[in-house]
Amino acid sequence: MPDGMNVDYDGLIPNNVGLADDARVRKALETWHPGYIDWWKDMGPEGFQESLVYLRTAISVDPKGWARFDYVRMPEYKWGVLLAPAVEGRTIGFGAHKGEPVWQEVPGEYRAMLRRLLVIQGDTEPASVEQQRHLGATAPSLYDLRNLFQVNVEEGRHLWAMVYLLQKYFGKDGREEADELLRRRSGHEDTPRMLGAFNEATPDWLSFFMFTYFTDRDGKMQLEALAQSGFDPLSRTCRFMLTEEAHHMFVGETGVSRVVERTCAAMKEAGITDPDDVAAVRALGVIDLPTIQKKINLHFSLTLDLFGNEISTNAANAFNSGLKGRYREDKLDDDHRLIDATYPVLRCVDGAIVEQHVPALSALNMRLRDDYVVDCQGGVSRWNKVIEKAGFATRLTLPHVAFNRRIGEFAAIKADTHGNIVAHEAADALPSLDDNLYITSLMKPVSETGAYAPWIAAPKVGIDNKPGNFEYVKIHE
Ligand code: BYC
Repeated sequence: MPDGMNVDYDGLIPNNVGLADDARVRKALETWHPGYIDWWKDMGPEGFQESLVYLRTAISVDPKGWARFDYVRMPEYKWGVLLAPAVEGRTIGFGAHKGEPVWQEVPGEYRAMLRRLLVIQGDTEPASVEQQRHLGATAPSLYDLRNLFQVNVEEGRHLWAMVYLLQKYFGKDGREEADELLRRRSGHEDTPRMLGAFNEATPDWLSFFMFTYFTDRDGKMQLEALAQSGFDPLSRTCRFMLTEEAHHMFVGETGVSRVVERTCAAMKEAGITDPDDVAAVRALGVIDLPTIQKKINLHFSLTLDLFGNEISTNAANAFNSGLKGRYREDKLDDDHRLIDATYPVLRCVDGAIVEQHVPALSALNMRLRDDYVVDCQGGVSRWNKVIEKAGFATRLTLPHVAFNRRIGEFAAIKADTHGNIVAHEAADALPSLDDNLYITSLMKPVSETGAYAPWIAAPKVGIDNKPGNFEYVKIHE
């Protein structure tokens, strides 16, 4: 049995789950591997498969030092199966089984529910790689290009993480689900990915930064909830995935921040005092703040849909059975069973948005979404600091949760960004064709070391503390 800290790096699949001694699962994963590589070559980053990319690879699960940086060709990246170390004596922290020892095998009565959770989680990972596969052609710098590829290979590893659980614990149907994960395609008419936002296009770099800020943050929230799971292998998997996920949100937050910084600097240099003078700002070749706001409106609202229905028996069952907890369940101070508790939920009643107290068990999607909204606000406030420092009065905001929704209470109504119910959605709250064409017109690749496209500021520090002129991607080697 591995001690959970040392990674076996010698075989085809680096792992700390004892694959060397588990012939059945090793064979299943090795059988799946060629299909994965084919998928990566077909649907992964287009045009850069032979380039040398300065990537971090997980080589340990020790929080004090788990990664190594080096030049790697992406198809040769060591996608491994890594679980955070087991916590001795861990017990189930919530639901009907609270206090019982965590499960090392799948409890029969919850098999279907657990499989569904793993498949949904697994499906999002390759979906995001597919959505981002054309972005390399328009990267604003080698630094950004490298960050895109880092995010992509780690989403690939997160797919491996779910496939391992499916193949190890679900036998034949787990292997079939693992194959299906390679068969669905983001945005495909007949075989789309499972959740809405993962079938949307990510056509430009501002969309990419928004996606990694907002949608990867749904990933963080869902992984935090699954990290609480009474099914210990899932908990351990998610705990390690979260260490990688942090960088993805960093890419998003700093990416948007650098766009805002460059726009403000350009407006100042040109003496523009009205950030809403879109034509004047665009004449400078930077992205105006109103368009950035519209992109926020779009990506935030699309991501809210990923939390499912506000009132959900699926969510109640997943909690009751000990499979999926609340955000940081182990830090919450209540009975962790929620039998008699209530929770305030915004609902649509007789054409109005009202708050209702409902049984807390049924409102767990809503609660996770509320935690998500709080988490999102942090970065938006930091973007506003950049605007404030530059001396402009504009502030970026999160739209109301009822705005532009397709799932849940607000799917049936139209609301403006302030949460007022309206007859028609305002045409100017989401990016227009014109806005998108303008952004697309800026997307010209920059591949000289240390250089940045004129619409985005340079980062404050390099990856792995590398200097400003570091060659993060050797494109033609
Ligand atoms: N689109 O009872 P409800 C990430 C379906 S992101 C389409 O509310 P539940 C990442 C739902 O499936 C995190 N369908 O559902 C980020 C259900 O259908 P069935 C991914 C939807 O289960 C960036 C029905 O409607 N992980 O990691 O409470 C890059 C009733 O709904 C949608 C997870 O999501 C939708 N948006 O909540 C890379 C964690 N919403 O089964 C990666 C696992 C709902 O009745 N998933 N439906 O036919 C879950 O915990 C839950 O399934 C959901 C939905 C939160 C997604």
